[in-house]
Amino acid sequence: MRVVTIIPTFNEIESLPLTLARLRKAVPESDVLIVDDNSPDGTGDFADDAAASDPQVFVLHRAGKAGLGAAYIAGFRWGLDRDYDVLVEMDADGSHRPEELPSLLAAVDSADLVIGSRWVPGGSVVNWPAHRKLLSRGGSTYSRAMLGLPVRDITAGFRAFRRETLESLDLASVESVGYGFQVDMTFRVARLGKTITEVPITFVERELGASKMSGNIVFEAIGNVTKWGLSARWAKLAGRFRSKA
Ligand SMILES: Nc1nc2c(ncn2[C@@H]2O[C@H](COP(=O)(O)OP(=O)(O)OP(=O)(O)O)[C@@H](O)[C@H]2O)c(=O)[nH]1
Ligand SMILES: [Mg+2]
Repeated sequence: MRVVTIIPTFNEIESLPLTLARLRKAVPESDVLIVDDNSPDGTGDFADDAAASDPQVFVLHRAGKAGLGAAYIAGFRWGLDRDYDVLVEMDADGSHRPEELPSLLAAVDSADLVIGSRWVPGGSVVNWPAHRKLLSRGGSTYSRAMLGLPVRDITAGFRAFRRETLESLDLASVESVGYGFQVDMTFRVARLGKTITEVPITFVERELGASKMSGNIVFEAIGNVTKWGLSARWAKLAGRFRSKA
């Protein structure tokens, strides 16, 4: 099984070196692709140095900050072109512990998509204030109800996809960024009738560098979930009318 772990970065010079070292130690068999959006803080240069000294590290430079979703889509294309069997999503900021990646990889043997989940038994969050927990759980509950998905942690960003799962999606049509991207991908995979498995993880709030989350990203996610949920219901209803007529 050939695995590539994709790490999108924007201004992660403080976090990326440690995350990369931990990942290479915890899962040495996984190649790593860093997708950097021309970070002004020199993250891309660090990534180039790492790639020059480690044949399993690769870098994709993009022109400018275009959102996490676009970075992942570019990373998926890169990995699919190079025949990887499993493509992993992981943040640079230390929130996703590389030491837990083996449990995601073990589960991807019998699933099309594995989600490292904070909100299944055994999962947890370290160093989050109550309002962040509420937002994350509330967002997942709303999305689950609206989209009819049996997933507890819909916005989670520590994931392993089998290549066939990504190949069966129309990646070009995925537009959402931020949390909306993760919800969008989950909804698309579920609609294809694929198997989604959640494994518990301990999510650690970033200790270094600045968050890129913004109010816009949250509103985009809520707006999209509402739109997708309503249009799926509408399509179902219209189908019922048609079959009666
Ligand atoms: N290439 C690229 N990476 C990004 C972009 N925005 C965020 N990232 C990366 O995506 C990962 C997650 O971003 P974070 O800022 O940690 O966002 P978050 O995890 O949703 O928010 P926090 O919980 O506050 O950390 C990090 O590795 C970021 O560097 C972007 O526009 N381009
Ligand atoms: Mg983060």
